[in-house]
Amino acid sequence: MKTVFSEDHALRDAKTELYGGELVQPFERPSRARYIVDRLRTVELGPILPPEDHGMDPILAIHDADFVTFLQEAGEAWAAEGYKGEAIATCWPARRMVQKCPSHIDGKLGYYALAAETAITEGTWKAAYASAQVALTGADLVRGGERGAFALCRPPGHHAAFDMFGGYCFLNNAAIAAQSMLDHGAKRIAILDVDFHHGNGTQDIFYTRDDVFFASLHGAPEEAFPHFLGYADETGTGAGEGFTANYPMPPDTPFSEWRKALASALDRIAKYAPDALIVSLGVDTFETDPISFFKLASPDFTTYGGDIADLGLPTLFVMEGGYDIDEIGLNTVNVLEGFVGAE
Ligand code: SP5
Ligand code: ZN
Repeated sequence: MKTVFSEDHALRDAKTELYGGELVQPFERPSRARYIVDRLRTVELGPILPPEDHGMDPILAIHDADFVTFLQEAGEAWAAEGYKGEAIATCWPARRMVQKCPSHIDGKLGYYALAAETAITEGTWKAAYASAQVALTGADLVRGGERGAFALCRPPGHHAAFDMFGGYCFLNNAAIAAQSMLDHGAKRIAILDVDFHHGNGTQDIFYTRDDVFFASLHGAPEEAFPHFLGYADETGTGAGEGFTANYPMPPDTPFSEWRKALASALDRIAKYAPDALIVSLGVDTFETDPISFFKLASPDFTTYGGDIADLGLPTLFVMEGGYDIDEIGLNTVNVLEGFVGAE
């Protein structure tokens, strides 16, 4: 299987994340991608290719133009304000307040942020742009006839909505890849989100549409980030009614239970009969992930990679989360090897 990867990911190297009331080193850090690359090389999964530049159009096909401009300019505006730390949101247009974008950087950050843990830094835009290009190049490979491809995206994307960043995400790489496939002739695309966290951004982007089916397996919103989306009764609206499927699960969910939810999601996807499948691949479902609460063991990742392969669809894996960094290479590449081995 071919991997697409950009060294520009390393430009996303925030020093701080707001966690437990402290500013800590971010869980989402450059070494994550390095460990995955190391493992890809160790098992010789296949060539690792740089992305091709698809420009801004496919990004603007998914995201609000003013939001994208904000991402490009926020680091600079923050520095110009004279602040010493990294740019984090501290106030929001909460219930019964005006949903209008302010001009001051403090107001803009709150307007476009869905969470405060994610700081915007100087290199963030370039890394997010490169990450989207990695996903687009992966989409090209699958369109070109590859049975499977791996877009090693960093920063991740599934929390990023039409006009919101947060949860370590800035641009929704999986959504951008899906739209690119549709714009090149696909009629229907399915997105399967197996990251521990609900893919709120992806759901939001496609919630009213019937040309993208979205299924997410995740920690129940009562207990897990992003807390305000991902309930089982969210199934789509308007033309999109019935094209979103959510599988929230409680703390300590073992692989046996998780795999039943996966089987249900895969069954729904098979019935939808998409032209291709995009997997939002987060391995924060791992039993020792530091911020998550499912109980998958390393061999389980291989097993479910095989389950996904059994669908028989052209499949693009897009990297999302996973924070047990010592094991991130093993767990991620296990999914890909399970997929390849089941063919
Ligand atoms: C892409 C991705 O996986 N993003 C995850 C963002 C999670 N950010 C908020 C984390 C809050 C964690 N609270 C954990 C409680 C553990 N005791
Ligand atoms: Zn996650």
